[in-house]
Amino acid sequence: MSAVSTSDTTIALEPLVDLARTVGREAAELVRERRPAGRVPVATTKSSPIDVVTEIDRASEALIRRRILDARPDDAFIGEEDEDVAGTSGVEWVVDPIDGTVNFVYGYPAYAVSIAARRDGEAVVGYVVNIASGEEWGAVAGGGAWRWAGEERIALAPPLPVEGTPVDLGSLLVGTGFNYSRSVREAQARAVAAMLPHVRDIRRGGAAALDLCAVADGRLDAYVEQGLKPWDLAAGSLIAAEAGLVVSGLDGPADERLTLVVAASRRREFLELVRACGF
Ligand code: LIP
Repeated sequence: MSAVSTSDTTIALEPLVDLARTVGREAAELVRERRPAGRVPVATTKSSPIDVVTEIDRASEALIRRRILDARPDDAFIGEEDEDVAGTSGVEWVVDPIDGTVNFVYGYPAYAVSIAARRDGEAVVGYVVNIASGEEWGAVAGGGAWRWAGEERIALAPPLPVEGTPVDLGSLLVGTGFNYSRSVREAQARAVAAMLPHVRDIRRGGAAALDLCAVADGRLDAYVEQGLKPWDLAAGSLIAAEAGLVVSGLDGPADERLTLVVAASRRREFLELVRACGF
């Protein structure tokens, strides 16, 4: 039984995994049931005219918030769409009720519920479900990462080159994404254009949580994005790390400035390329 021990308590992690999955599946089902045919109406925008929110984003977060805090009333809760809730238990839930909201609005089948539990600021449980496909991924700190096949957990085993293998950046399929701010997007476009000739190809899926699970599942070789929020990042970065990838920022932990995910044996060269391209 995986657990985390800190200064005061030991917390069993499996019950947190079970709660995250149960509630995440419920939220995904709510989103599927409520999604109308065609485009989803936008309720409002946030940081820019293309940073959209729907009533279904809000309903998904309300369900997740209610179900988790009913089960664990002393926990803290941070969600993308509503106010933070302080807690006393030391466990903090970080939730994106629909990651890939623009994809959701358009019906592009790459949007996810992302639920993480953090302890002392570090993710200890992560759960991501692709709402459109039903694919699910999970991870426990120190306990590995997996995809679910029904009730079975299939350990994630991305093809990680052994240390010392010559690094060929031209073989890398790299995921990335773009910010909602025009000025940031202009800089990101220049950086991606500079990177493209040096790698196999670029993929822009539109949902960070699914991009992080894609690297963990071997569907991408690396991922780099600027501007991710904690709820975009928390669950998927634990899944990627527990699958054996290195998750970092430019000069420290992954953060809003930059998230970079790659195999350890490629990190030095890939980081050099990221810097040279101006990410
Ligand atoms: C999205 C991220 C994606 C990023 C988008 C957006 P949202 O989150 O998951 O990686 O490129 O610009 O930030 O807004 O759909 O929850």
